[in-house]
Amino acid sequence: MIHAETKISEEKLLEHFEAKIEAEEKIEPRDWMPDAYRQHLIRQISQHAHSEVIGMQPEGNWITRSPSLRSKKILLAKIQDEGGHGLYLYSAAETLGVSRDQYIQWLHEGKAKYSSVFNYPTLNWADIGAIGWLVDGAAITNQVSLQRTSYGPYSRAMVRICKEESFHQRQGYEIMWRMMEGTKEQRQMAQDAINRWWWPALMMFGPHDTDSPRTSLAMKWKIKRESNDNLREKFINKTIPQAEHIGLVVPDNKLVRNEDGTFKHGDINWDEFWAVVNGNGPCNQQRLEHHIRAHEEGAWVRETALVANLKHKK
Ligand code: FAQ
Repeated sequence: MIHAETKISEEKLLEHFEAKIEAEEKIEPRDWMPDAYRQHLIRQISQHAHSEVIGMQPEGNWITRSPSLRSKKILLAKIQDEGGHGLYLYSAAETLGVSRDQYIQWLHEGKAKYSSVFNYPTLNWADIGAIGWLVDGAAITNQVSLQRTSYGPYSRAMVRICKEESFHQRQGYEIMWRMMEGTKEQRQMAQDAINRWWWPALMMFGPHDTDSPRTSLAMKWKIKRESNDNLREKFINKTIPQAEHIGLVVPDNKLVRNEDGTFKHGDINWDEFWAVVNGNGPCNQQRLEHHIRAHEEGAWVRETALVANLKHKK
């Protein structure tokens, strides 16, 4: 009898939850939510946070070698922003009942993912342009849609993050067009960077919709507002004209130009994608080891801050 009553009340809760989603109202931390909704968010938001933080490493590689004081200042500010995005997102993820320490432990144990794109090396200065233009460009395409995600804290974090990401995209594009106006060697460096970053940027959107196990429930509950393929299409349609405008060639010999001005990309190398996602990309080991080392070396800072905070409260 009690069991039957509990079941009915769960059904009612689910009905109420789905009605809120249907009405475009946000779900807040203290609201009832189905466990699958909570678990999807725990996974997606923490992976998103880890991506922001691990994403600081490829760019950090170039701070000391920036070609001018201006470019160094911009790069420093940009990387600092990414760290801040990680913090907003860890805070949003903590509202789901899991601590930041736990999220970081899952990352260090290899149980949590971060975006595949950050497992590629930054070999020349143009790579910094390519990251801002293509990687931030892809990230923002997704994040603009996530501003409308149904979970309140995630949605609000996205609004703040998007404001900063659009600046990042422009600073990356500025590096590329300046290099394209430079010497023959600089133009070659820019083309080499797009050759290496184009496909990893397309892979950021995840597998095709037909091979994406998480999409259907996430779309039903409006966690994701657009599918992986739709977002990827939006990205190529806005980015290819930008490449052509400064004389860069997209490294896709099967690219189709549709009559309406949109594009259809060629085949993505999914074997490469899954190899990188599963830990076997060019820099996976280096990225994780660096994060673990920095976390261990920074333990005293966290402990000191905690003690200072406790003293302040007394
Ligand atoms: N890399 O069924 P789906 C940035 C995994 S922020 C690694 O399609 P879902 C800022 C996926 O987790 C960039 N793994 O999954 C910046 C799942 O595995 P699981 C990060 C990937 O969640 C710029 C499995 O494949 N942005 O760049 C990837 O519905 C410059 C099946 O996939 C976000 O995280 C991948 N690319 O869709 C910072 C946005 N793709 O967990 C510094 C939020 C898929 O079941 C410098 N996240 N997988 O074991 C999302 O929108 C979604 O989670 C997707 C994946 C679209 C990434």
